[in-house]
Amino acid sequence: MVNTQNSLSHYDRSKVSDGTNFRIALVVSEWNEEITQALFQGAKEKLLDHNVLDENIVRIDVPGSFELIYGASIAQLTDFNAIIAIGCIIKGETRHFEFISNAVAQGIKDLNLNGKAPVVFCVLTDENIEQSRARSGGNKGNKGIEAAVTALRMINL
Ligand code: DLZ
Repeated sequence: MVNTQNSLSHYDRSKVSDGTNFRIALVVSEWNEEITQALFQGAKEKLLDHNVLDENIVRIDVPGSFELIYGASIAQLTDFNAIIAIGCIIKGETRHFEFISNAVAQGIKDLNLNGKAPVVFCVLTDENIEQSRARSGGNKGNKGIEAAVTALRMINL
């Protein structure tokens, strides 16, 4: 069941900064590309909607979700105001899912503790592709949109 109270899909626009002067990196994993592309589109459209300039939205592609940590760490070294890490990890037959999901969550947490720009966690960790589709533009919204709102809110903390 969706908890609409915790969903950022319905948010208070007045709490979100104007993005005119912001530069934001979107680090995008190529694994499960159908999903990560939809998350990227959702995030980018929401950033544009809050006046972030197209040229200030920079996409950095990485091979898989595990590489989001390094990609985001490189982005933190430059002049980005926020970074959004976009990935989709789907459970398979082995324990790969747990190792990658935990590593990515821990790695991004560490970047938030040590780096100069916030890194937003936009990584789906799903049982199957249907769950991922539902959360990347389907009946459970688009987590890319929510990540964009989170990034804009974190910049001015
Ligand atoms: C290897 C792997 C597997 C099995 N599954 C996924 C996945 O569901 N989602 C994802 O983003 N990446 C997956 N990967 C790739 C790893 O994230 C990583 O790219 C490789 O282990 C190389 O470091």
